Amino acid sequence: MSNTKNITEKEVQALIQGKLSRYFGVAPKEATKDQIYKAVVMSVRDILLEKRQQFHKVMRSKNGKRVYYMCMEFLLGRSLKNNIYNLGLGDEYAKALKGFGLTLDDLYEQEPDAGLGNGGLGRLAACFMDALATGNYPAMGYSIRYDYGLFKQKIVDGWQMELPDIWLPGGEVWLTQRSDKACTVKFDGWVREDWTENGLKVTYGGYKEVEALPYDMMISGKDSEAVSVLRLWRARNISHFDMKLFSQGDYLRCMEEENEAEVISKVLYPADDHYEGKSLRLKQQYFLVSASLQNIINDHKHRYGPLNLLPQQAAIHINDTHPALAIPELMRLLMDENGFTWDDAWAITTATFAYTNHTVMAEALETWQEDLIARRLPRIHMILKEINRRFCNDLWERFPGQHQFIEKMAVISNGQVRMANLSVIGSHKVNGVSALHSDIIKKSIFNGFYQIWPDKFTNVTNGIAHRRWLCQANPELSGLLTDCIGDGYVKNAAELEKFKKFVNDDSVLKRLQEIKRIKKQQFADYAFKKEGVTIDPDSIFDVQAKRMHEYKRQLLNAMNVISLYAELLDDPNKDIHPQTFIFGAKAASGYLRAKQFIKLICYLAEDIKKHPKINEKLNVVYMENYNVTMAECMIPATEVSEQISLAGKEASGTSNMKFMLNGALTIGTLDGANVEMSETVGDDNIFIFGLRADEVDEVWSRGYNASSYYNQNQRLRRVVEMIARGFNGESFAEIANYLLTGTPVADPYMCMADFDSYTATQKKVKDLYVQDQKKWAQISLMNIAGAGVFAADRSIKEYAENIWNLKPLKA
Ligand code: 26W
Repeated sequence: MSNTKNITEKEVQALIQGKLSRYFGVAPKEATKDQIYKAVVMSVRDILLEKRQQFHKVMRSKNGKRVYYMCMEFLLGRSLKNNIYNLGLGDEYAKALKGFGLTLDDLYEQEPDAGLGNGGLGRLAACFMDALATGNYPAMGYSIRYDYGLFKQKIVDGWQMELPDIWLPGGEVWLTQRSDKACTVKFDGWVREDWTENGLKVTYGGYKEVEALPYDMMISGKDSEAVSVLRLWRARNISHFDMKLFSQGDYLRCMEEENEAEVISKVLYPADDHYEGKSLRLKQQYFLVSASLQNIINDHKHRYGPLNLLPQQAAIHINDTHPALAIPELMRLLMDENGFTWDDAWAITTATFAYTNHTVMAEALETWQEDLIARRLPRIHMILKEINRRFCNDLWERFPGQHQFIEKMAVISNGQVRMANLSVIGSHKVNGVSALHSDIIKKSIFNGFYQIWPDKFTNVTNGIAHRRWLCQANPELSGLLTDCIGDGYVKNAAELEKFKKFVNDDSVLKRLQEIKRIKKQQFADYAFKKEGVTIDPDSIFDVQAKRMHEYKRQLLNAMNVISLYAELLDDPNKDIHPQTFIFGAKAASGYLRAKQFIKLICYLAEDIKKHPKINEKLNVVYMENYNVTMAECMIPATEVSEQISLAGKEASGTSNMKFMLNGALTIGTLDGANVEMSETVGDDNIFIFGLRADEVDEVWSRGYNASSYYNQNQRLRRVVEMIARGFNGESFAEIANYLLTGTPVADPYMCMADFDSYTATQKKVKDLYVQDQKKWAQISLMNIAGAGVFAADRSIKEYAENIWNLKPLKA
């Protein structure tokens, strides 16, 4: 079975039948759809396992280096379609299923989304697993097997409610429990240091132990030999009860302790770009890194022996600061459990780790209270203090007397442990996720470090799994591309460039338009089926889909809609092309301002509905529970992509790339990867507006005065007043005040400053749509053709070459 290409329809059928009979005791005829779905997944798992074993053999024979990607989030979405597609077994499975009276699409619908992530960071990690396997890189991802992923969003009367996301019943079939790799993680207790003739001896006692039980999920690459493994840790109570409590008859307390351990992997924290110093979150982080590092070290010893070779054999990636405790944890394992000296352990540690920063938002930078770490992780606390002491000592020598400079770079200060500083100090490479963002971190938050270690800093612009977001989500467009340029782009996205040649080919442009219309209809059907909303497929689909956040400025989008609404209220007969503004976004559960924005948009939508004539031209749709699967339907249907964050705030953005790849035209600020998108396609093919990042800084340093825009701009005044008066019988004066008089500053994300240029650009884009469909299609084509550099395959190659020093492995 090593060459999956050779698997026949009959073999597939036999595999599925075998699973049905073995695990469910049913014949295909009696099986439910759910049973068939599970049997199909199990059959795919078998194929992947076999492939993985073959790849393992190659890895062992070549003694290759591996990358370990640690991340608190993997926003996988569904897996069945991706794996069948990547294995090239679509036809075989489709035919085999026909025998059971089912289509592949029927089964895909059975799979729940694995929503083990909040947004961009988690989805990036998932796209990277795919690209690693496709590039034949030996890779393992590490995360937590949350019982509940990101909450399910319900919107009740405009207000977001969170419901538990129960994904395991249908998702667990992908996971293989690996009891053979279980280990334990220790919390609390005390540490004693004794000087012995062999030096300092550290004893750790009185701790509580939690069992870490791994579950593996395999992710296939496209036409490659490698299979990536995602290892997800589940927390379990150590099976030995506290017999003392038990025999004292305190049975219930025994059970309580069991629960205490298991809550660690219960639920994904739903905060995105906002950090909360909760003890449980700290435990999750340490649980992830301790279990993963024990696993890496055991494997290394088993395969290669001496741990001083670790940096040659293992690259460990810290995705944002969430897994940064891996740095002191590796120090602990090397020193306390493997007898290394501090200096040797530090050399190994820093040569092994690399770190990616994903945000410069101050409120997202993690700092833990030192006393919390001291209590929960006493040995880690000691090591952190020592890392800090040595680092500050070095700085004192290099920069005598520069107290402020040094204080800013310390790991521990004022009783707070700064995870970003720890990550920079403990890694040999640090990267940002777009050219602009990498530049900003060197100039701002990491400037001191950049002065000391200029070569440590680098950029790797994010990328997306183009096979998922184009080939699988938009087979119609993918088919057109294959007709025009062949299918080389599937493996090598740079070949999309060849599509440029067709920019004056009317028949291709026409097909492009037809395909967009098909995707719009499909999305309209989906929206109707899911939420009962009616969308006119001939209206312009203008979409903003991403986490709800002030800096992403869904509010600015709403302000433009309100401005159009005002125009139509004044003149309901005004001749404008029908537009549908579609939103998809979850707000962090405690983020009231973001929830208020959701309510504003929902109430605005309702208000407009009260004027059927206006509603024909202006429709607002808030899609509930935006997730990966919804994105796969929504993005191909989009004509206008909203990438309108305040410049300097969005580290990269990745939905911008997905929309572009599917032929949407972008309205955006020069922020994150939008900058590189505009350089790639040229000014004529993207619609840039608003202040640039340096201008934003300048305005702030001069003093930003939101109300001056209000006073000078009548249209804007009208919009803010309409917000204050409210929609659908509800006032949103709080939001109007936020824009005008908010404290500590009014309009902190400068919606007022960018309003004019945003609405003007909106108008320009919509006019183009009406006036020149051909030009529109040409721009769309140029975006598709330019999207190749934003493939995750390219990002991963750069990580491998510039950061991990990792080579692809082939038999
Ligand atoms: C501690 C709470 C918390 C949780 C998650 C803070 C910050 C995060 C993430 C860093 C948020 C995130 O997803 N950031 C996004 O990462 C993407 C991938 O690099 C970028 O494209 C987005 O611009 C960035 O917002």
